[in-house]
Amino acid sequence: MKKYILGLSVLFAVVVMAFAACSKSSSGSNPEPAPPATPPAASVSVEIKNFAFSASSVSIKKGGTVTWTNADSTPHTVTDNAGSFDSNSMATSATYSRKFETAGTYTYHCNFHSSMTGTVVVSN
Ligand SMILES: [Cu+2]
Repeated sequence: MKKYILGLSVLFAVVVMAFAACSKSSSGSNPEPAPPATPPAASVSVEIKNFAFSASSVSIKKGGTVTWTNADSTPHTVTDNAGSFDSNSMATSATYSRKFETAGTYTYHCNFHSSMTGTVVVSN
């Protein structure tokens, strides 16, 4: 009788282990798909309006282009704080485009109005 109970518990243990191994391997062969990350846009437009860059911070993929449009009645500039790009004076309705080939965070400002600042985040 004792031998029978021992055999039954061993059988039970084997079944539990087999079940655990089975469920483990099935989850291993079907990994949860990673949630798709929102890819940064290839190109972005920034409006210059009411003495501000809108949006003041934009994100693009490496190789992407940002186009600024002056919607104000006064001239503005898009000038990189680090000096790598400069639109020079932009009249009303003028546009300036810049292609970003290197990943990084670029901060810029308007040469005429020090309160006007913006950021372009370029990702790989
Ligand atoms: Cu300005």
